[in-house]
Amino acid sequence: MDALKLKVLIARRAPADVVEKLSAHFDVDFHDGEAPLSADELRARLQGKVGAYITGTERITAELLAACPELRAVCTMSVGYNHIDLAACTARRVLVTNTPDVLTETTADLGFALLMATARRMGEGERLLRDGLWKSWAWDFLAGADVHGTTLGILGMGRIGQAIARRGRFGFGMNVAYHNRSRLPADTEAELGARYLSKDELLRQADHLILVLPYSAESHHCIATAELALMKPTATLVNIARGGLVDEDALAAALREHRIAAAGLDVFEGEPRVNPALLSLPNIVLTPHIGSATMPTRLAMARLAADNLVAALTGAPPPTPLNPEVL
Ligand code: 8YV
Repeated sequence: MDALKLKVLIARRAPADVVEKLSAHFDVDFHDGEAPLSADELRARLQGKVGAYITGTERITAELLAACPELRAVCTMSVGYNHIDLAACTARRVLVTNTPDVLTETTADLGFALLMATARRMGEGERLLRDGLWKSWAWDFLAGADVHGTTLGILGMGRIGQAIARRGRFGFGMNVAYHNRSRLPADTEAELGARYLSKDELLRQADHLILVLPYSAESHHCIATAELALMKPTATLVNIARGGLVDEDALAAALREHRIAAAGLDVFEGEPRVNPALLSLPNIVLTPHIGSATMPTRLAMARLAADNLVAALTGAPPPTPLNPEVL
């Protein structure tokens, strides 16, 4: 405890060098438990704090901000920031930062891994083998879908979407199509070999559709019954962005009735709870939100979040601000 230092909260377990660095600058309250703080605990621990190092599990709402008037900076160790009311932060002149770029390639790797595991039925195969049910060979045994040379549909073409496009085009000779709120510049489209399509046309043409768009009120359940009905019965759907993009009951019904072939999900609407309707299906690969989970990338994210917090509270320009207008 140092009366001269600004008070900050580290709201989740963090790498030792990050805790050390923040402790050198600030009077740190460190929640190092495994479970996230509840909303009430978070509000209580934020009293008197000017800065917060958070992750995707801490929600920063307008109500919370009103209860923590001293807060000046919220630095999340995530690229997504749908857990933060950015407009409310800006209105209160609270700086918000995230961690873009450092996780782009790692997350694209996981997206591609999930796409391949889904298309090639690897989850089903592993479960069957572990259950002692691998008895023989048959011509159609676990026969899935090809990845190479097929049409890769990317919904949301930001940094991670473009990194997936490069893997598809240059690694697997895929025909890349995308839909995004704003179309890419012509030279970027040419470099990626990516065709811009309307959302409906993308759904119709994709052999493998991957969701990489930010979650918001507008994108909530952007894949539901009507959208799934446009997809090919042989298509696979992969979601590495946010669970709320997909109506999970509608997806479970489409998979059960083989209206699409398979799905790979790394994110879930109520995570860490998983919709039981999904758990019982064979034609789905499920991973527990591990898109950015490599040690080098998680360290880079944590260090960037800490650098943002130090800069924000010491008058230096933060590396990756989301609302620089409050500075
Ligand atoms: C994180 C993510 O694991 O960065 C994001 O937006 O979804 C993941 O990389 C998670 O949010 C931890 O903060």
